[in-house]
Amino acid sequence: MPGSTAAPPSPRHAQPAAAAAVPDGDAPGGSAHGVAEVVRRRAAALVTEDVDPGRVVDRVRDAQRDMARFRMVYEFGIEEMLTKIRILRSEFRQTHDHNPIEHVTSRLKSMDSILDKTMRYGCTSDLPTVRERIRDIAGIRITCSFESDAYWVADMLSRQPDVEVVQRKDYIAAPKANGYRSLHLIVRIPVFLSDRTEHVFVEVQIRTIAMDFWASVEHKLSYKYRDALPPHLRDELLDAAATAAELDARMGRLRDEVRDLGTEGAADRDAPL
Ligand code: 0O2
Repeated sequence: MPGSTAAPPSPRHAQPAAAAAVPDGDAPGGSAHGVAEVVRRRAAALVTEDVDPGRVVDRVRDAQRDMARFRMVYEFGIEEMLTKIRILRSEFRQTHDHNPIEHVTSRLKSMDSILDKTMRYGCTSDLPTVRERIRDIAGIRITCSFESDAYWVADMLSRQPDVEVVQRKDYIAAPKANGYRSLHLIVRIPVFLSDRTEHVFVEVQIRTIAMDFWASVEHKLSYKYRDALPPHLRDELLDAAATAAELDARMGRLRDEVRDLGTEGAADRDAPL
């Protein structure tokens, strides 16, 4: 994460990048397993296939190298999107009297999460399939002060000629049943390598501070209770989501008031709002 735009990552965006191989060609099914386990199973399969033991190590190394390359392209995709966001932020800071972006975090999805998702989608975990089907391997989260800023940031990013928006989910206009609100974009951007151009999907989640706070608490509770969130907590979360939405609406109205004062010349132009 770049210096000034970085903030302490929230739990969902703080997963460490896994460092080893996706089992290219492994069939889906079974329970979630760690990278070490995948590599171990792969190596064991190679041995029982009567492969020259001297070549097993080479083949595991090859798989690890392929995986490192696979992840590298997503890292570059994240870097490119972060640069775009940084430029928007700096430009806005210099030309306007408030900053629409509070903070930005990013993460590469862990191997376990990728494999979980391939199982959920019922697809194989070979690299081309994973590349096409799992579109949130690279993730960026942008936190804004106001709802209108979230839409503004989404529009600014979507308008860039090398950013192709392949999916937009507006959970602000239409919150999820549990109260979750956020604006999600899946974008496809080119990554220019020395010998080729690759296109990668990046998931961009844009939300307000209130939405982020709620999502972080909800995530911790869901993690703790898995799928069995007690009804009183589910109701409490729904109520808190309504309170967060009301807070966003009120803050938006206050911001409009301050803006109106500004246009009448009564506000300090250097004020943060
Ligand atoms: P992580 O750890 O952030 O990667 P789909 O397959 O498209 O139907 P998917 O992929 O879940 O469903 O897409 P969606 O609904 O756009 O959600 C993508 C991400 O949004 C999730 O990623 C979460 O980060 C966040 N999110 C969605 N719903 C909720 C929610 O109810 N609560 C919270 N706290 N976050 C949510 P991952 O892969 O689940 O996790």
